[in-house]
Amino acid sequence: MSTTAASSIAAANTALVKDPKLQLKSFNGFRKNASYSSTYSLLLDTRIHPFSSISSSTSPAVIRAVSTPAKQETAVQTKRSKVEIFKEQSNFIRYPLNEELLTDTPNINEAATQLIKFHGSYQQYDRDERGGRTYSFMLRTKNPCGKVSNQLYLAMDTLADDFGIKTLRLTTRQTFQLHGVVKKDLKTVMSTIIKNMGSTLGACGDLNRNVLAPAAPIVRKDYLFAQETADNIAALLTPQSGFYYDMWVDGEQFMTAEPPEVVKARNDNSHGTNFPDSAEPIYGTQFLPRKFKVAVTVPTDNSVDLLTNDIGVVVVSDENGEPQGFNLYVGGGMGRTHRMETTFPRLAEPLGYVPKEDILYAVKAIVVTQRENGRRDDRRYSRMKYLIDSWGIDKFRSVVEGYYGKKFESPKQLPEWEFKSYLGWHEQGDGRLFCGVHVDNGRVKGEMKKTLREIIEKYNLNVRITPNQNIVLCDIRSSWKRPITVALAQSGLLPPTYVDPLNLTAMACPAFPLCPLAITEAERGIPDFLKRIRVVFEKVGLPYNESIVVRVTGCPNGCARPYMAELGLVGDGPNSYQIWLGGTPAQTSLARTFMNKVKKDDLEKVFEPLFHTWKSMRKSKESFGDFTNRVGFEKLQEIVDKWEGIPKSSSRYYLKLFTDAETFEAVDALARVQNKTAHQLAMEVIRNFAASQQNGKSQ
Ligand code: SRM
Ligand code: SF4
Repeated sequence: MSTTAASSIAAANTALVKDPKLQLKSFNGFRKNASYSSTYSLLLDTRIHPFSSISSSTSPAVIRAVSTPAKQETAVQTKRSKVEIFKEQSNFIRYPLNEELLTDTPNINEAATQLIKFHGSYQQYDRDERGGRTYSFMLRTKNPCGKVSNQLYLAMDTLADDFGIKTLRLTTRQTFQLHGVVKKDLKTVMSTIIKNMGSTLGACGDLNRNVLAPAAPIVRKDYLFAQETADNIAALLTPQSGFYYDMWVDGEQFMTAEPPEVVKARNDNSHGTNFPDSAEPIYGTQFLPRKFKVAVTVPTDNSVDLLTNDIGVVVVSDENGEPQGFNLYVGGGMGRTHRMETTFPRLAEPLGYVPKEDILYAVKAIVVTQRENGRRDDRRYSRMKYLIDSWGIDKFRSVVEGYYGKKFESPKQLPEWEFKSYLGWHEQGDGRLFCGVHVDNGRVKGEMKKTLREIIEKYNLNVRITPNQNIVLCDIRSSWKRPITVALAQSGLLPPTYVDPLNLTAMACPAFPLCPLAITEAERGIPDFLKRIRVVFEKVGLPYNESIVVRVTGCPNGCARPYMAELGLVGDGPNSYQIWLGGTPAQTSLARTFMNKVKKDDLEKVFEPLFHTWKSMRKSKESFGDFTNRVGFEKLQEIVDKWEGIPKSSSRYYLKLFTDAETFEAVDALARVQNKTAHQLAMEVIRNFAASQQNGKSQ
């Protein structure tokens, strides 16, 4: 398409969407006259479709949120949230964003702020600043399975330095976040991502978000199949109407070829799932009521926090390891609102089993059930978990079966779940190695960022982002293992055995300074919390290799999935946190609120009695999560309330150490790299030394 044609379409399109009457007139006009300019023929192609569900007697204000072809229009108007109106009037997520991006102001208006999310970006401002607001945009990529090519990694790294806050953030859904991009640079940054074969399309907004799958590049049939399925689901649910490419690369298409089975499944309308003439056959004009999340994995591997997703998909293989089909779980979600018991985190529950060739049809049927029935009046209750909760799983299943066109089989029996981190060195299974690197809270910055870039560039590595905010370096030859290990360690990225086990499984969301919803610190607060937990562990006599899953968020939305943690801290007021207990190391049970409004400085008053009681009352190897569930919150609360300090008999023994200044400084510097105190590091060295001597004796 020529630039002139594109701009005249853009102008016509803007006029069209700005004036609702014109929308309708133009639409009816096209139909009646059937003679229109080539510009308008293109318009009809991509832009008239959104209104194809309006009957001529209906005003645009009553475009239905959803409309399968069979459905009758009703005169009854249900209340809809503001965002539904913005979507309806946007001409497929274009207007007024297209105009707002051209103004000189540093920010965009309310409607555009909602729409830009569908393009993968959020408007933010620095909440540390007093006085005026400095606006910037956060960009989030979409990387099914966390896969990031070498080219894209290097492009993102450069963009962070040139246009962002010089950090990259690895997220809990296997994507990058790039913070701090100013409005005038948005197009350059977006188009650079697209031209480097990346995408931010649909990373945010009311549609399918990044599809999770185990990040490990293990060459095994089930893993490969899980990853291929995640890619296909992501492709199936990618928006089709071209708004993204129109906005950022002037309509040029950069989509890679889709597998034919994905195209076939998307276009199939045998069971009334699609808007047949729409530019968005699955989403229609209104997209979904709310964000939608899918994870795919293989039995035992719960690196994806499967049950927190709207749909959890698990590959089921036969005795020869050949994938045959999938178990499906539905209705997970974390977000809630403080003091509103009608909002809650929820685990996904089993829906059924489907043979492998049906997976895309089954996923589409679930998405369409939520599209048609999810609430659009109050966004607090729009997630699919609330639909399933109000209907019950049986009714939900039977509605999905209507769109799927078949009955689900019963789910297959699966083994127990485990949390797999993939940290450290592993065989891929094809002669190459991969190395999982722990990055505290996924924040890639400073020396570590420089080193990661150097390694990835020098060895031409592809990488994967894990759902635990870590990074996996892939396709490594064994001769590169040593130089890579040394280079990583020199920048503070230590092998997992040298990182405090508490840090390895901990996660915190970004919260302050940029998240507009943060009530308390999370990412900036967690290093201190973990140190304090370790100090309490030492005080009550828990060994250094003991750990629990700690997750911290700055508000109840649950971005770091704190409601699955053994110890979840959820910001609930200035410098205060709710304490959640009862999650387990394998991420299979939902935590519950233990205490509210515990002041940041008072956390030890709760930690000390809890950890001391765990240490003294636990069954052999019982995890903290299992322990809190077994003992019960009432009993634990009583212990916390009556706590008078550690009984003398179980106090620790002090070992005073004096060193010369030089040794202290060296230990202190090393400790800081490892995010520990000098005291902690010294104790660790002594403990390891004593243990190695003991082992030596017993051999
Ligand atoms: Fe989240 C909103 C960060 C994973 C539940 N999330 C936000 C926003 C965009 C704030 C906003 O709306 O303006 C945060 C941007 C902060 C910043 O400055 O960067 C934000 N969410 C994140 C990330 C970066 C956290 C992280 O530490 O990595 C994760 C990015 C994921 C991605 O790459 O796609 C992230 N968010 C999650 C998860 C975990 C997951 O998906 O596995 C959840 C809980 C699961 C769920 O969806 O139920 C989650 N985020 C939310 C919610 C609550 C949704 C709800 O159902 O109520 C919001 C607020 C909203 O949507 O209204 C939110
Ligand atoms: Fe922001 Fe709340 Fe998500 Fe943290 S949990 S990133 S504070 S929305």
